[in-house]
Amino acid sequence: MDPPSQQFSVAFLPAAIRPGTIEGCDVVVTDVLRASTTIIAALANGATAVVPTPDIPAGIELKQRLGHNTLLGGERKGVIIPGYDHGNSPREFTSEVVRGKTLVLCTTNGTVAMESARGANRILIGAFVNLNAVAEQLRTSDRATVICSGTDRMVTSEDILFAGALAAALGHTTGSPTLDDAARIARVWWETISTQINSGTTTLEHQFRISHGGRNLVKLGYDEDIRFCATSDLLPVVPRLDEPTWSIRLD
Ligand code: 3SL
Repeated sequence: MDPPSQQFSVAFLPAAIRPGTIEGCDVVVTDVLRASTTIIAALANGATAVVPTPDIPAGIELKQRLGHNTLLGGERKGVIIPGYDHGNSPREFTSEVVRGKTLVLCTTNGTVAMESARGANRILIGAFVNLNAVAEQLRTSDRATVICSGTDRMVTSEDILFAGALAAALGHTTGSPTLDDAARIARVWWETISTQINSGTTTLEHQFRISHGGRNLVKLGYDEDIRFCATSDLLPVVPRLDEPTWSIRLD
């Protein structure tokens, strides 16, 4: 007998998560541009942990409490927060900068989306840079949900593309009854764009540049960050957010 198929759902925004629906679910929080990519990069480069917070003063307090081996990174409107050590660029957190350190990270959307995952069975951090590593982790899940962070409470397409690409990597087809409606939309969107990528008429990077989240980064001149975030499977590690300690680590 075939094993029961996985239920795969997508929340286009954190606000789409209904209370009580996340328990027992493996959740992947994504903010492709750029918070989740930055967290993956920092941990892949040897950070001990990343502590996410959406609150600017809380970030400063956390840094003071955690001690000298702590870095403070974050952004508002994509720009470094005054008084912070670092911004939110995944390229900032090289091994020279983060190895053996804890990164407190305060961002506008991604760290808020993590709050909406409270109560889940596992909370993983995903982006294109670790796409297939995340898919591997989810293979045995009965129920998986992708929470897209969006940008300023609006849907942004790079997160939806990631959700669709993850559904594809897990082998879910668009006609599968185990995808909810949002997951089916994400899957079809990914199929459309990946067909264009394969025929050379677009690139993932271009799709990011024209998205709601990407346009602001283009204006700020973060072209290299967008390129980095669009590099699939560059960093095959899967960060996991531990709810009791509210810290993200590699298992
Ligand atoms: O809001 C966030 O979490 C950030 O990733 C947005 S930005 O890429 O720094 O603009």
